[in-house]
Amino acid sequence: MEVGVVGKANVGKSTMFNALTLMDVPVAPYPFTTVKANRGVGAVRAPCPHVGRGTPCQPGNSKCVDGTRWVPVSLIDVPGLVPGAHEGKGLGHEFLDELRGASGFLQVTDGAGATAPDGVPATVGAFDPAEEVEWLHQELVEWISEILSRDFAKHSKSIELVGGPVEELLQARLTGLSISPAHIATALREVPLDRAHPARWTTAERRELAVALLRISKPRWVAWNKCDRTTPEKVTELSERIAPVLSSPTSAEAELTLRRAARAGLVRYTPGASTFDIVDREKLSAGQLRALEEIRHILTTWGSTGVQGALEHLVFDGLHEIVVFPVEDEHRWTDSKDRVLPDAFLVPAGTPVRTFAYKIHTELGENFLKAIDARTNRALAADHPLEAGAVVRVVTKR
Ligand SMILES: Nc1nc2c(ncn2[C@@H]2O[C@H](COP(=O)(O)OP(=O)(O)O)[C@@H](O)[C@H]2O)c(=O)[nH]1
Ligand SMILES: [Mg+2]
Repeated sequence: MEVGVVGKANVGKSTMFNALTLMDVPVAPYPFTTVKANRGVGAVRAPCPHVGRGTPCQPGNSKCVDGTRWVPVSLIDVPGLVPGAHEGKGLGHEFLDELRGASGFLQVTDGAGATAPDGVPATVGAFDPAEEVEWLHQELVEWISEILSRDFAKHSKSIELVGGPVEELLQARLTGLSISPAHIATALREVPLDRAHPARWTTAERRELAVALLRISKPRWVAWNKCDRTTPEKVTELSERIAPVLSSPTSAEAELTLRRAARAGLVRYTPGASTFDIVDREKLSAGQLRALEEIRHILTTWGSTGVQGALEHLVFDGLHEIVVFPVEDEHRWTDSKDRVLPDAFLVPAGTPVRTFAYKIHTELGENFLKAIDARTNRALAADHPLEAGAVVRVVTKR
């Protein structure tokens, strides 16, 4: 699963991406500092099932810190999109294409309204951040409807001719966009269309389908970034204005500073926390101390920098993903190498256990006999929907 960090130029996308992945890519107050998409790995938190069992875990694909699992999530930071990106403006096509594989979007905005649509810095309040939200929505809709509409007449006529299902036509058109057959089925239920005659669908109807597909298949979470330059009251007002689109305040700069300071051993800070400790005041300059006091003020005002939380909101509340722990021994919760709770997987809530088995390994899915809920030792049928925090063993025929 991949999350796209999107938005216009200069709002703090790279800062947020760097904080979430603690990688170094160029950050500067100029539009289009990033000319290519950056890919990296961030993580979301889940309670580690080892807590309460008394046996420490030996994680492989994830990290366990004090009973919290950090489960990896791929992130992609695309350079600022500009109005008209879907028409190719500002390398729009290239950037949008980078987002094909994204399952959801973390939209970064300048919540203080101090950035022009083209990314040029302005004074606080000069622009309305809520407009960024609607504008990006329109760009994404146009992008999806264009992909959908490419050679639509030709393909729809041929499917009408052979009488094939319209789902097949759409699936083929939307290949590589991380849009599943289930997403397509849901969208088709929502939008009233003449299923037998896709060739007669109008541009407006195709756009309506694109709107539904986008909403269903690519959830978005809006980060009101640079919250350090605005007030909680103003952010609440913005959030209410863009509802039902979900949002929360962030200070990417504060988060990046804290993570870097923690890496350098200057502070003790866990991403997402509401506070931090200075390790040794003597080791810090007056400037560093002042910067950290400013960040402390941000944490007091907002509860946290909001960055870790924004990613988790998108993954858990927007994408409805859950964390599941596969094991090979349901009693000891180990894998074949005797490691306790080695892996943590992100899957959509309610994923049938057999689908999950396929995700671990194709052979596990193909030879699936049953699964065992290692918490209760109960057998689970192939279609049993997985729940958050499940520890499961897949039993195969051979
Ligand atoms: N005040 C403030 N500035 C920020 C914040 N996040 C990013 N910035 C600044 O905004 C400018 C643009 O950041 P960058 O990450 O390059 O934006 P991008 O073009 O969207 O990738 C830089 O000067 C950052 O330091 C924040 O949370 N608060
Ligand atoms: Mg950038």
